[in-house]
Amino acid sequence: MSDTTYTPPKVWTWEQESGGRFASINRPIAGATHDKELPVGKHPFQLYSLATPNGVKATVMFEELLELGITEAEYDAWLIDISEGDQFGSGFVDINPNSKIPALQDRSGDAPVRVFESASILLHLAEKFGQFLPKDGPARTEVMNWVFWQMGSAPYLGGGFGHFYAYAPEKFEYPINRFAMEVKRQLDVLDRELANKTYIAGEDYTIADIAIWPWYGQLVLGRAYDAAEFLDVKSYKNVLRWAEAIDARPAVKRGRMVNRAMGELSSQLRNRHDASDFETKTQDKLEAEAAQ
Ligand SMILES: N[C@@H](CCC(=O)N[C@@H](CS)C(=O)NCC(=O)O)C(=O)O
Repeated sequence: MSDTTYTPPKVWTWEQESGGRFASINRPIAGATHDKELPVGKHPFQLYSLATPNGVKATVMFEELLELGITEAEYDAWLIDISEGDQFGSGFVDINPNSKIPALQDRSGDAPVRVFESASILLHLAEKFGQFLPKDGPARTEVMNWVFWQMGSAPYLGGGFGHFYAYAPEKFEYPINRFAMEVKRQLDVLDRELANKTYIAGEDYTIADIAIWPWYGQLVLGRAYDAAEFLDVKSYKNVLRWAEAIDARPAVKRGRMVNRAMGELSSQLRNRHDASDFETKTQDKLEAEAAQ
């Protein structure tokens, strides 16, 4: 147990940056910090995002719909660099007052509709196109159980475990223990459920898998916080089997590339405006072209 103690003052005030990787973008107030219109492309859906796990949910969903041949789901995906504060621009705040990616504008109807919160985006698209979500009855309820489970659980993984294990300015034993315990409990929940089912809500791939995989699937695949060994992710065999199966889906491979601004240049399609962009507009190609 750490011997560092803190006596909270009577009233908390924002006096200094807390340190840690994302300290410079954290503020205790909402609202826009600067005027900036969002760009609008030619497709019915305009997505403003970044390929974090929450962002990947939206891009995988679009790519899955397109994979089914639903061309009405064509979308423009614009990179929002949260480390540069793009989420606090006035145009972004207009479509998501919570200043977090992903945010969507559905311009397919008479008037643009804003859709924020990744689960709301998944549900909006699932209902609009009648895919990846049973229409009614217990099967639909089970999918929604897991979508809400993901939304309630992932903040313990990202904001709790990930923050204290990977991003905090120092390693503190108390919060790392607290959140490692909770994340391992969550992985055990998934592992027990996936023992007898192909996907998390049954035999069909649904928005519940699309919501859960970018967080827990990628965690067991060793892609999050460099924590695979620490959390002994390989012991969750059913989660691993499920994660590998989803990882192999062509739409998931494409969805992971969209609005990605880190890693191999050939894996980054920072802005996506057309299906052909995966072949011609990845960052390695754009940089090679610019160097000529
Ligand atoms: N509950 C939200 C969470 C979204 C979220 O936390 N987005 C992060 C990136 S993964 C973000 O935009 N952070 C920027 C900030 O906090 O300023 C959702 O699922 O859409």
